[in-house]
Amino acid sequence: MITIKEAKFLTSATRLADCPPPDLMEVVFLGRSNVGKSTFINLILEKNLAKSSSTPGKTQLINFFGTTWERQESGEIFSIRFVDLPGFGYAKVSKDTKKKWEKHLWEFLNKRISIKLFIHLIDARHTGLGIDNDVSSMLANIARADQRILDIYTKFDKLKKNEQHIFYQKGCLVASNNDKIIDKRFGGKTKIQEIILNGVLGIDTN
Ligand SMILES: Nc1nc2c(ncn2[C@@H]2O[C@H](COP(=O)(O)OP(=O)(O)OP(=O)(O)O)[C@@H](O)[C@H]2O)c(=O)[nH]1
Ligand SMILES: [Mg+2]
Repeated sequence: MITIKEAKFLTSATRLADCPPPDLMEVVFLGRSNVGKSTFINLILEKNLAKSSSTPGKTQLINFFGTTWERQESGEIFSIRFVDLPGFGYAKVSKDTKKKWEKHLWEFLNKRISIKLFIHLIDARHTGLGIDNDVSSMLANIARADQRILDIYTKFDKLKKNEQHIFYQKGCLVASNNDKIIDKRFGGKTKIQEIILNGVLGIDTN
């Protein structure tokens, strides 16, 4: 069992050079624009910290959140930074702006040495999109031996029961901002927190 002892906004940056020193283990959340990255961060941290919106393109900066986790069983304390990123593929900006953002984003993902875990959020209703396949292969290319990649399917509440069943059968990690749904079959927020902490620490759970 895990308790989030503290979670607070730290700072924002537009590119790697503006980021805080890479002195703490970091988890980055990436995925298509509007997939639910900021909402998921708030769900995990049990606080409304990351700004979410029904309008795509809400997050336009690299946002850092400082968090402190306690593992109840052992009393161990961990300081972990969460990083909320702008979404990929946001259409309503000029081509040049989009290119510049994505260049900064990949430079950050590629060179930020403190990243321990990449969490790739994918809309459960739209799996197998080209843009998500590209993100997956880019991540597989850049990930070092001390870094993990985790795929989590969001907006699970929008699926029909039989569609949800397929995800459970495959053992996929799923999420919804309606926590009751993940709780029922999956172990809910508590289990995802456990998986994230183990991912950051490089501990294999299965
Ligand atoms: N039904 C449902 N809606 C969700 C879920 N997660 C997020 N949303 C909604 O989806 C919209 C986008 O959520 P955000 O968290 O802002 O998405 P984002 O990926 O951070 O978006 P950008 O910052 O624009 O890239 C909001 O209206 C959320 O309320 C979910 O699990 N279920
Ligand atoms: Mg966002």
